[in-house]
Amino acid sequence: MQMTFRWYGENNDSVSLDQIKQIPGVDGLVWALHHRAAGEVWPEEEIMEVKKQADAYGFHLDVVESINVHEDIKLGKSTRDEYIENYKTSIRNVAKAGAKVVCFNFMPVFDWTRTDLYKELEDGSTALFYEKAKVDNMDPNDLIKQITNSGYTMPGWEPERLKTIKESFKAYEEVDEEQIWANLEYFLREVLPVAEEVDIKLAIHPDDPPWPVFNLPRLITSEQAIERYLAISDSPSHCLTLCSGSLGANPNNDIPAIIRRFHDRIAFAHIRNVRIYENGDFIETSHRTQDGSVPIDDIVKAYHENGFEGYARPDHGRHLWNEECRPGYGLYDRALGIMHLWGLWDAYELVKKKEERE
Ligand SMILES: [Mn+2]
Repeated sequence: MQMTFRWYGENNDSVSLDQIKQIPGVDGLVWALHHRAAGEVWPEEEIMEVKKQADAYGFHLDVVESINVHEDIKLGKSTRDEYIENYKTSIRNVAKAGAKVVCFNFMPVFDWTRTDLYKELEDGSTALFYEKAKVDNMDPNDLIKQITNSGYTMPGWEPERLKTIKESFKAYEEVDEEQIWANLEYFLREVLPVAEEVDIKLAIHPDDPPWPVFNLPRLITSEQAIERYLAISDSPSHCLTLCSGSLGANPNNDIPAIIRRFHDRIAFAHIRNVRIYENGDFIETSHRTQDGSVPIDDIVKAYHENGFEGYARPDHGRHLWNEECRPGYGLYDRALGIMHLWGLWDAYELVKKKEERE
């Protein structure tokens, strides 16, 4: 397991590279050109600028999250080919900076969805929260207002994407789930050969939450969906970002079982916990198994017993000790999360070594 930390870039993150450097066992930054809109080419010189900053601290840039997919590709519009060509160019360009994994998602219109970015937990910390009844009865525009008022440009909620929200919703009225699957396949048939050529793994992130939101279909929501996804191609570049928190919001998803089944296709592990309530609400908690509904201990065990050599990140964290930070992306709880994940990993490693000696 190679531990990474998501960093939003200079002047775009409350966490500095100095601080990340002091978290034990972190070798690389999960990065992106966040100012580049979906569909745009990522210019080489801007990528090399990030590389220079990372190099100064000895961090690798193996993992890109995300190169976003333009809505026209998801919708299968006639304009998609131009955006797909741009995507290929961006893949080639990030490879030049040493990238090995490109994370992406194929969620219609919205990226991740939450109703409250600062919901208080019983210990006084705050975390991202999803209230099911609220989303079921909410005007998407109200949600947009709430999320964009956080003071940061949230990935997946970029202003340029949200400007066209009404048209996007309208466009999806004519596209059903099967068509989106077909559009996803079309995209993959185009980009996978390029990814293979430059030795990059394209790792899809599951939908968050893993069910339809505002009547928009969601594809990557379960073990069966992952099975279907992986069957599209046997290219070594056809991989997964396995997000335990996203899939784990549905209690029917057995994450350790999914890891044990598909571990050789997991390029990037997002490891975090959520606590699920009986009414379908969920909140992001500490990484410790006992604090939520997702068995983080068994998840790390599943990776460890399969000799997982891919990348991992603690994904999100709570907001602790009055930290001012991007929602879900503070320093403290993600650092605690990393230490918990390493703690589990090292303990499993110790047991394994002892067993081998006996
Ligand atoms: Mn994730």
